Amino acid sequence: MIDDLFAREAGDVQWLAPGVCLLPGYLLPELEPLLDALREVLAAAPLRRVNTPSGQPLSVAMSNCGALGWVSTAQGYCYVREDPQSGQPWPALPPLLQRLSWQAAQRAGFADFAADACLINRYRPGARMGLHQDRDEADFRQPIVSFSLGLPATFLLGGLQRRDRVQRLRLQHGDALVWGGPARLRYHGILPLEAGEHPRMGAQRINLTLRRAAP
Ligand code: MD3
Ligand code: FE
Repeated sequence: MIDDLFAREAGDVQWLAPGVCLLPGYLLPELEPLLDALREVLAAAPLRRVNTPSGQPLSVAMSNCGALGWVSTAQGYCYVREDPQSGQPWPALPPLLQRLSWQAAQRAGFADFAADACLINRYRPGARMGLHQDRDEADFRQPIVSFSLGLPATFLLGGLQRRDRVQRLRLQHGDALVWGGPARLRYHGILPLEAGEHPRMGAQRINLTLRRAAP
């Protein structure tokens, strides 16, 4: 326990691959204020199931905060300023999320990361995310910062081509991951979430991805 705390305070940073940086337990010291902020966001923009452009329902429920939010429409995927469900702007990015994402990026060597979009993904047991690339953002030189909360998940890290070999990696409650540089366009996904009950979060995993969507 003391060792864990020490590792966190020392700012434990693990490079998993070029451009892929894991900060184990990064969120834990500020978990409660983070969950408070998340609760407020989700009260204003509730999680909802969305369909892919081809009409298939995604197993993950989604919402957003920040100036821009990622949506899936019949026309394709894009970032928009308003929540299509309410017609209102997305809830503002909580200052805590702005700071935590900037600081995580900084530790991974990306200076001046200023997120303008935060996609919130909620996985119930059985929910998954197929192998994909994130390419709806304007500038691929900007990293993506991901925060994991709740049940553990098996993350799939592929290569720059869909056919490339896939590595597996376990993401735990409180972990932060920073993806940038040579890893920014790697294929990735999440295996179906295993059933379980997380002591703080219940039977779910929540992932926040903080992005710079606009140039
Ligand atoms: C690697 N989310 O929202 S986060 C997504 O756990 C997404 O919900 C997953 O993939 C989740 O698009 C994985 C980790 C992540 C996010 C962005 C990446 C890994 C990435 C961009 C490039 C390479
Ligand atoms: Fe992704």
